[in-house]
Amino acid sequence: MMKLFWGPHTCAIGIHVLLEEIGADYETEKLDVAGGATHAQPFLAINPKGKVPVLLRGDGSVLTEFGAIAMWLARTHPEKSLLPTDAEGEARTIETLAYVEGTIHGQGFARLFMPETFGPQDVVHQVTGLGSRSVKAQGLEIVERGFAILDPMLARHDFAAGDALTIADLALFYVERWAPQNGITLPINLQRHLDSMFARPSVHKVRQIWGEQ
Ligand SMILES: N[C@@H](CCC(=O)N[C@@H](CS)C(=O)NCC(=O)O)C(=O)O
Repeated sequence: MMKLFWGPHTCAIGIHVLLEEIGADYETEKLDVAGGATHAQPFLAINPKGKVPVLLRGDGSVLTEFGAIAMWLARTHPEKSLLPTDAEGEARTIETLAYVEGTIHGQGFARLFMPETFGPQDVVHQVTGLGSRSVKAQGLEIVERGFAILDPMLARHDFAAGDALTIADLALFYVERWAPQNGITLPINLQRHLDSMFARPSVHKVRQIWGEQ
């Protein structure tokens, strides 16, 4: 059976919802991420990167990185159509997923959550197009600019990559839900997308397990 390692408030929620969407048989292990559990044993032996999500698969192998886990789950459950098989659809799905992971999360929210890792804090930093900012202010601008770039995409369609749920929606979902938690107002189409994700039975179930409702 598969096992998902997750922590409260983390991006692992996207993978957890995906497991529900595909109807997988899985178990979970909750980690005190804020308390440093991902940087201590025994977890470090499982994922030396010190991050969740981690998927321990039925054959005992470990898969890390949100995008890789999401793609593997989608490809091993093709009947759920969570990753288009045509070249254009697949590329567009990964385009959004990569932007969420690499820029909105990796460059933006990471500066808000872990500003110390982007130090030194007592100097201002230059970001192309953003000028001089403190680390947290930079993070906020990167996030808001990222949301503004993605918002028009959701004006044309209900889902990130068209008219059906794909793994890009699960990536978008985890950063969208961080917005209100960090005083960020989502643009209108992303807010509608977040509301529709919150209405899904899979999300209800996962949020119950996570103790959020
Ligand atoms: N590139 C990784 C990033 C994962 C990541 O940043 N996970 C965060 C939670 S959202 C984490 O485990 N943080 C723990 C820490 O850095 O101490 C992925 O896509 O899976």
